[in-house]
Amino acid sequence: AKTFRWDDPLDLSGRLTDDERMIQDAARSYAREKLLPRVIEAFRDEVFDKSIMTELGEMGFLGAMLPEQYGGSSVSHVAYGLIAREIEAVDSGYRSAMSVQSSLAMYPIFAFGSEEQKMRFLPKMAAGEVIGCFGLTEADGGSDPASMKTRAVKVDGGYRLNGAKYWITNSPISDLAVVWAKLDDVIRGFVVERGMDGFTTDKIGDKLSLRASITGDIGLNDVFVPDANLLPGVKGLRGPFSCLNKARYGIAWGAMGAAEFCLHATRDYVGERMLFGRPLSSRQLVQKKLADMQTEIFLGFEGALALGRLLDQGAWVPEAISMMKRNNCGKALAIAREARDMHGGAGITGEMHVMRHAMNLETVNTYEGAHDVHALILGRAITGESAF
Ligand code: TGC
Ligand code: FAD
Repeated sequence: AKTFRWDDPLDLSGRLTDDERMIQDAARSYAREKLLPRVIEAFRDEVFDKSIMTELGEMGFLGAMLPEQYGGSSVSHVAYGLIAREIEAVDSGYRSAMSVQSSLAMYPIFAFGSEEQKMRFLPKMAAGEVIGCFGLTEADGGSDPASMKTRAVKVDGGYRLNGAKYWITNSPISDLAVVWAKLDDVIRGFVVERGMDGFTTDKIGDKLSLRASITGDIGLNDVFVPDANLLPGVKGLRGPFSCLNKARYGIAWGAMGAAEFCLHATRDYVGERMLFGRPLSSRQLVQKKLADMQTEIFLGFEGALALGRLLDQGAWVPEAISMMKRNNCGKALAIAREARDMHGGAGITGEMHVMRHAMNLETVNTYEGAHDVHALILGRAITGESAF
């Protein structure tokens, strides 16, 4: 007879392909051996080690879904999600670095770029030698990107860009930025490269969340961008939103990876912690909390897996991505907070990791569409009424 596996109750691993399992194992080994040992210090000191990008590149984790000629390996959406799960189990900031590069910087060049642009940028980005960032959000209202003020004007041989972006993952260490700006009131994508006059990227300091990820702004002061750097293949908000679809999907896996780490850490902790003469794990209240965590985590993974298979078949819709991004981030945040509580005072230390996860997940619940914004996307689909 089969036995119940508390750490894989619905046999998720049994429904992956051999390739997907192999990729997940590689991601897990890399994350646990190479990322976990440096994360406490990176978070404490608020530093992002750039060599992580070349390591991720060597592992084949950047732009992994893209075809071989652009440096990818045509992996499935499910495999991409599994990479996010394993990396975010260590830190949401490291998963951020991976997802921004893959889904927000490489994907728009792949989907909307010319052949020349793809060959010029993608292989080096896949290797982690060229770091990209994604500039959509502006200081005045991230949830409403249609209101952006950044402008492009056509000039001889190219475009002049003016404006500013805020809250941009990796901008201070980026070699290029995919910037979304209005050209004659139509949103277009531009590849702005380091060294272009008037392009600046200042670090945003004093974050209490995602401290192992570097965040900055983007300044565009009369920046000349040549014709060759306009993404020809898309106009309107569909451009940036198409990238967000991929990234939000990955986050649905990643956030649950962080929650899964918290479940394992908490199970270990309560098994050892002796109070009133017995291990904490022998208490009903504690067991109920573990059961709730486990249930939400594996339902969350089921949803992410179902969505990944739909994406692989091309049979998906954006609202389904909103549902899984919203649910899994909200649930992961609640689980990480509960895990912190169950560790008692020890839970506030870096060594235990759970409070760092909770602090990180505050951002993950907000970026890529805030929790309530995704509720409104779903509400619009359910009722036909836009409540934004
Ligand atoms: P709306 O009228 O709904 O749509 C405007 C146009 O866009 C199209 N569209 C989509 N296309 C593809 N995929 C999607 N998911 C799409 N959603 C909308 C739509 O068809 C329409 O096209 P057209 O041709 O008819 O014009 O637009 P709205 O202005 O009413 O938007 C509403 C709202 C609130 C849903 C939207 O603005 C939104 O999602 N806001 C949240 C913003 C957001 O997610 N920002 C993320 C910034 S990037 C980031 O956070 C990176 S962190 C990364 C990390 O570190 O990991
Ligand atoms: P606001 O839009 O001001 O929202 C504030 C609150 O109002 C939220 O709770 C929201 O749910 C709620 N709200 C909004 N609209 C409504 C409404 N109509 N009805 C009811 N409630 C509403 N952006 C990028 O472009 N690229 C990046 O790489 C990037 N990286 C980021 C990294 C970090 C660490 C952070 C914190 C953010 C990053 N972002 C990035 C920006 C992120 O996408 C925005 O923070 C997010 O979209 C929310 O926008 P906002 O912060 O302006 O909040």
